[in-house]
Amino acid sequence: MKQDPNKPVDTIVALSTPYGCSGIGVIRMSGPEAIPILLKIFRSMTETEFPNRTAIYGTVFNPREGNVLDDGLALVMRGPHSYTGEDVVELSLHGSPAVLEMVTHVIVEHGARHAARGEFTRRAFLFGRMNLVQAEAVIDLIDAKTASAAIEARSRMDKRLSAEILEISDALKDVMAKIEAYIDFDEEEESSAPQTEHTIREVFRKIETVQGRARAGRIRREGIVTVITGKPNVGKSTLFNLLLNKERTIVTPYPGTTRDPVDDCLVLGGTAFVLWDTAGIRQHPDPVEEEGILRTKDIIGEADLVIVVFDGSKPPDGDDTMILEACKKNQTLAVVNKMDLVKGMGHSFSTELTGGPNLVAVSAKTHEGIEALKSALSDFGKKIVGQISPTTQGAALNARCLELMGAVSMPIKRLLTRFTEEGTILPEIISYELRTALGSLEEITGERADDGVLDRIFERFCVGK
Ligand SMILES: Nc1nc2c(ncn2[C@@H]2O[C@H](COP(=O)(O)OP(=O)(O)OP(=O)(O)O)[C@@H](O)[C@H]2O)c(=O)[nH]1
Ligand SMILES: [Mg+2]
Repeated sequence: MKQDPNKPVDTIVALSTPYGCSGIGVIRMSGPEAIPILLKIFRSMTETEFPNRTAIYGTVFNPREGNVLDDGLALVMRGPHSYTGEDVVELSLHGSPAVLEMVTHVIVEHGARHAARGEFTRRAFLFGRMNLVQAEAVIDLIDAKTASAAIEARSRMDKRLSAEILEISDALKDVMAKIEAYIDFDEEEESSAPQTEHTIREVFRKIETVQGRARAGRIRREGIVTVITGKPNVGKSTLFNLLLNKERTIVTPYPGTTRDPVDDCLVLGGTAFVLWDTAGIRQHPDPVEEEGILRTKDIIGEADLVIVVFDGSKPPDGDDTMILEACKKNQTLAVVNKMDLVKGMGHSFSTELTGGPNLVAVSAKTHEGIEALKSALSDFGKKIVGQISPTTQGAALNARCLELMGAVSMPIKRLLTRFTEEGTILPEIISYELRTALGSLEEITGERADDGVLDRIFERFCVGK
């Protein structure tokens, strides 16, 4: 775990609850001066000292002027067994922005400084209280918009995922130590190279297991990626706005209105969807449209579900067939729109054309069929979440870690291919590839992460966490 030689030595303070009027507001301090400052500004009628992890009632006052600022509870958590690993003090006071500002000001006057975003958690990381996987889980938990996202983030804060990564790292280090010892001493002793293939294959299997849980984790964390596609002008943006119940994207009578893909969060029947409105796809686009179509196809490639929209007032054509072909690897839901313009089912939008029974007829103009569409979407959502098997229920890597895990697996995969094709590999090559893999693994946990990476991660936090 990362132990920064330049560990912070100053004391930080921040309001840990949202700014605004509330029942209670919590001010948090961390650092060597946290307890000395508390002793100067807080007085209890009953206690003369602060037992560890025990809430003490008392008054906060301004020592310079002697006036009482508020009364409330003080909680002392001495390091190293605290959130940050340093001495931490929390003051629970009345949630008045004026009071909390005055008390914070007095604390700063006595030697603390205002904390930056995520600085408490950054300290927890620097003092080895958590690794980077856990620190990122903290911010994801705070940001979670749905219960499943919160549960998923919370599971990453537990040690299990980190333990799995540690297991992979230990196994790699073990093989590397053997190989490097052999390289170093081989000149003196005539021994055969250590057998490493079996362990490397085992490590690769573990990496695949962790990677395999990523899609399930992303769905729980962010929602089901659902892309609305179809020809230009079929009413994709109108449906998108209708489902979201807001005017999120531009609708005009002119084909080719939507160019860049736009996304928003939709919750239906307790399931979260990341809903995308995209540029219409057609066979002979102009150059600007072409760029939008490429982006649409990229998103379709990543989608968990695709809603293919047809214009029910016109007969299906080659563009419709081409779009269905582009989505044939995806789970799809067909929506025949503009039903207000036709009588009956309109043209031949049969299940044969749409390749399955998932077909809903709607009018985005009159809202006819929209409830049926929502209910079909909600059913799809439940089905997709239900497909997340119990083996993929464990904590999953987030996007940053998943990308790095790809970089861990690549050199290992190269080694396995060579083992299969060549039988034996030079120990120097094994050592080089394993070192490369280990480097990426250490970036996941933060053992090897530069300040730029840390800044980017902790900037996502709020002040006070
Ligand atoms: N009559 C009728 N018109 C509709 C319906 N849905 C959308 N429209 C109209 O169709 C036109 C195109 O709608 P959009 O939602 O912009 O279509 P789009 O598929 O997003 O189009 P592009 O972004 O150009 O690909 C607009 O004039 C809408 O008002 C519908 O159910 N019935
Ligand atoms: Mg549009």
